Amino acid sequence: MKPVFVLNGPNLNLLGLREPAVYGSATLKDVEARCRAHAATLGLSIDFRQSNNEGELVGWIHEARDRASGIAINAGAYTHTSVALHDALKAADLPSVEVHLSNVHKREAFRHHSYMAPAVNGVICGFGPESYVLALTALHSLLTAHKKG
Ligand code: CA2
Repeated sequence: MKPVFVLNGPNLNLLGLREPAVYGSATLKDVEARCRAHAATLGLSIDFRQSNNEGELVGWIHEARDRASGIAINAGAYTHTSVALHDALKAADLPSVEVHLSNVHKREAFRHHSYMAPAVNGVICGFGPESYVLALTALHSLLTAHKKG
């Protein structure tokens, strides 16, 4: 099966290095390792990437159309601003899950709206790195249902 793309947006490269009170002490490398281990138990492979550039993220979603079986995306702050990522996810037409480390609904009002949410199958937030693990489990279910359907 094609890999699941796990895409990470701006500033997530700083994970574990700044603001541990909000985002915890795990680095993005730790999150990646956890995703890789969990994906293996599900029989999935992953392609884990991070970019601070909106256009690059759009390009990766386009690439996913042919090269990925599904997408897990933490678009970071672009979640709340990017019509371009919304459009790309719609066009990709793949099983997809929006992921956040923090519970964005407990935070500032500007984080309550997501441009990703209407373009994905579902949203998981608030469980720290475990959010990614849950997103992979959700994608696995979606992919299994796809095969059956
Ligand atoms: O909770 C999440 O996963 C977010 O997507 C993280 C974004 C934020 O803009 C979203 O509202 C929610 C921020 C990612 C930046 O991560 C940092 C990590 C360490 C230090 C500074 C930023």
